[in-house]
Parts: sequence; structure tokens; C-alpha cells
Amino acid sequence: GPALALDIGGTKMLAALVEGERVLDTHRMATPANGTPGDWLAALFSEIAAWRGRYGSTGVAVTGIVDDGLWSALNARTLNIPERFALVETVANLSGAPVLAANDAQAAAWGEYRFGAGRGADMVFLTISTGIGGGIVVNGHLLGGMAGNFGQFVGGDDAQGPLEDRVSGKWIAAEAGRHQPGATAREVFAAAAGGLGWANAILDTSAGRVARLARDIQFALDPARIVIGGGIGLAPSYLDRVRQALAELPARLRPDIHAAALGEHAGIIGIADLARHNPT
Ligand code: BMX
Repeated sequence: GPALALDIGGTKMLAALVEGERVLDTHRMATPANGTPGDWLAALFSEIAAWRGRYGSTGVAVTGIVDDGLWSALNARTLNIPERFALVETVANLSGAPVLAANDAQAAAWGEYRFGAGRGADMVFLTISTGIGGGIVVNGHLLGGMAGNFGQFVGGDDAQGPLEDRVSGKWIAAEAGRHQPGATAREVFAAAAGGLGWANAILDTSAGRVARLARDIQFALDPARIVIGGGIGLAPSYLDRVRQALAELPARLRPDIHAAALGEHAGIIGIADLARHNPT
């Protein structure tokens, strides 16, 4: 039967009933800006109470890292959670089923590898969303722990802070605030589509930094392809801006950039497959 899959990101939470690559039902809600992860999970489970009894194994994909079932943030600005929150225990109590938890971008990498744009070859997944997350599949194996958390790279000058704080949805909105107070990342994409120079410049700067990250990943892991997802990554024009920034590279060095075929469902499909095959 289906698995229950949760994807807890810095901006939104997604719950779904998943069977293989089929998503049977979904429920979305914003990740609350305050309260505790326990409050957020209780709220989510009360909204999917009608699904009780319809699922077996439970998979939870989260922004941040999970060590021995305990959830911690790498960058509290992406999502501010207490260190080593008892994630697996909390979700097991709410779902009544065995729970497997993993980082959200690692789960999405697995989903794309198994059912999406991965095509069974070595690949790196990047999510450009509230932060920048990543997952790495080499020789058919998903790397665990902190592997793939490219958003934490500090580049040449660690005074600048983690890369994601100069790329992602939060940065785009903050930069736009100088031109259009209170602008959201979504409004920046609309302004760019409308031809506003400042909006296109912000998106090109963000995409240019992702292009430089992709180029470095190619030298580190030389994956067959880099698959990009996330609310920013899949927003109109964004991947074309990334490809444009890579166009000058010699072909051998140029990453092969693909959009996540599973879109925003990559994480739930990946974590459901991982939970099904690794019931704890
Ligand atoms: C951050 C980090 C990653 C995560 C990525 C994308 C935290 C809380 N998260 O780099 O583990 O994969 O953001 O997260 O440190 P999302 O919320 O944008 O999906």
C-alpha cells in the first residue's frame, strides 16, 4: 500500500500518499514562522487525519540534517529549529508507523534518480528554494549525512557567509526590497518577465552564482547531469539564466543542467521510496 511522505521545507510543508512514482493525494501548508517543529507536525497531521489507516511506512524529508533521527538546522536563517529535535520519534507517535527521515534535497535526488530526470546515471540534484540544498547519487548509491549541502559553501571569503544567503529565495526578495519594498521572490520573477532591469539583474546574479556552483560540482564529482528543482530553480526563466551563464564554457567542462522532472514532488517520491526499502 501507499506510504505517507512529508517534505518539510523552509517555506512550505507538503504531505502526500505515495505509491512508487504515483502521488495519490497531497496536502500543502506554509511552514509556520514561529512555534516549534512539534507544533508544525501536529498541525500537519491534524490536517491529514482523514488519511489515517491508508498508509504503512512513513518517510520525512526535511531541510537541515538528520542524525540518528534527530533534526538540526545547518543554517538557522533557512529554518530556525532547535538543535537535535526528536523528529523520528515525534512523527512515529503521530503516524503510528515506522519512520525514515532524511534531508529534503537528498530525498529529491533519490526521487529524480529513480523516477525522474536521473536516468539511472550518476547525478547531482540541486534545489534552489528557501536555501540551496543538494543530493548526490554515485554508483547507484545516495550519499547520506551532510553530503550535498552545497548551500553551506562559503566560497573564497568566509566573511560573506554561506552561498545560499547570496542566491536563494530569501536573498532575491531582500535584494528586490531596495526597488520594491516588501517584494516577494515570486513578484521579482513577474517584474523580470515584465522587462524591469533591476529584477532581471537580481535573477541573473542569483543564477550566475548557481552556474559557478554547478561548474565547481562538475570538477568535484563529474556527474552525468545536474538536476535542478525547488521553487526558485523551477521558476520561469531561471534555468535558462543558469545555462546562459555556463554557455561560454568548453563542452567538456559544461554541466548538463536538467529541470527536476518530478517538480515539487521529487522529495516526497524519493523519501517514500527510501522509507519503503529501509523500514526502520
Ligand atoms: C539549507 C539547509 C539544507 C537544505 C536547503 C534547502 C537548513 C535548515 N537547511 O541549505 O539542509 O537542504 O537549505 O532547504 O540548514 P529548503 O527549505 O529550501 O528546501
